[in-house]
Amino acid sequence: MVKFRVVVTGKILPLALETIKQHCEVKAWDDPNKPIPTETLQEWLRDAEGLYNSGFAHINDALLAQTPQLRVISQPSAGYDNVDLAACTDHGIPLGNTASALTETTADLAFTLLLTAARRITQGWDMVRSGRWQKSSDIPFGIDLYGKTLGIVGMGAIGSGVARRAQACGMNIIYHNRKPRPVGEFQGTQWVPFEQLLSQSDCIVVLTPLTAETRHLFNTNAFAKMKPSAHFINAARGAVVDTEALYHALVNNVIAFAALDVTDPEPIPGDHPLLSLPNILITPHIGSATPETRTRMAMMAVDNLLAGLRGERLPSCVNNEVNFR
Ligand code: 8YV
Repeated sequence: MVKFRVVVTGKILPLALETIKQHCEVKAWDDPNKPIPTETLQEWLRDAEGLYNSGFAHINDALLAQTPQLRVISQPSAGYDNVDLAACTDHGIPLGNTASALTETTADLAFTLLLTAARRITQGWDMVRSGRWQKSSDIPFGIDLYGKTLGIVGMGAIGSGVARRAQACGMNIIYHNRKPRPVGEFQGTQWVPFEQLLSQSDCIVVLTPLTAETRHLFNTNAFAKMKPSAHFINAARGAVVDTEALYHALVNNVIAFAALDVTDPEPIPGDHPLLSLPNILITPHIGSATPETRTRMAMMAVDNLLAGLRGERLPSCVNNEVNFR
């Protein structure tokens, strides 16, 4: 049986690799400390039919122009800002992602950041661990979520998961998407213009994909419109936020607190000025980081890859309009 030729660009679940190998010849980049060099990727893709992009290599038009055999790109992630989607579509290549595999897990993480920020859990723990907890007047005071307004920027599946969790805590929910969603789609929530969301929200959770329009959506202007008591959570992509503007907003008490699962740059260097601030907490991009979810994502990406190789519709495709090569 002739096997498909597949390139794997980064760390891959052993079961996913074994499954791919049953149907394909695989060239896999397995240096965990270094991304696959562009020249290697170019060379390997020249005769490949499938790309399992677990290393999140940048894919652009120039690269795709040199991959005449490529039939499918599959990525074990919800986001695909590293891939030029229009170029994929132009070249007739379907792009698979795994959004539905991580919805609840990432909503849990985003909501955890909100609660952790609101109740100053990390400051409290630092105080206890360092022996600075001497008397009850020293303890850090946070805010109630009950009765507060949560603004969600990017109301998709994860956003609505966060909204459900916040409703259980008695929060009022407003949200902003570029296009208002049908009335009643997310019960008890209300679409508002972006500026209104900024000025009305006590807490903001960002879940929007990174695109040309959302890059630095949260800049000096946006922070200036927020309440000085605002708590700002980013579980989307680091570059949706202008990091320098966020730093100044936190230093100058333009907003009260930030909790980030994603940063720009990422990983954030240990000597970055943001890390010296008392009113921030940062986790290392762990939105989908549970074994159950990562396994679901890896195997869903295998299903997408194999479907594309066979010329079938991908179970989860972000450019369904593509005409297969
Ligand atoms: C990470 C995510 O990309 O799916 C996404 O878009 O941001 C995360 O799940 C993924 O975890 C990397 O393996």
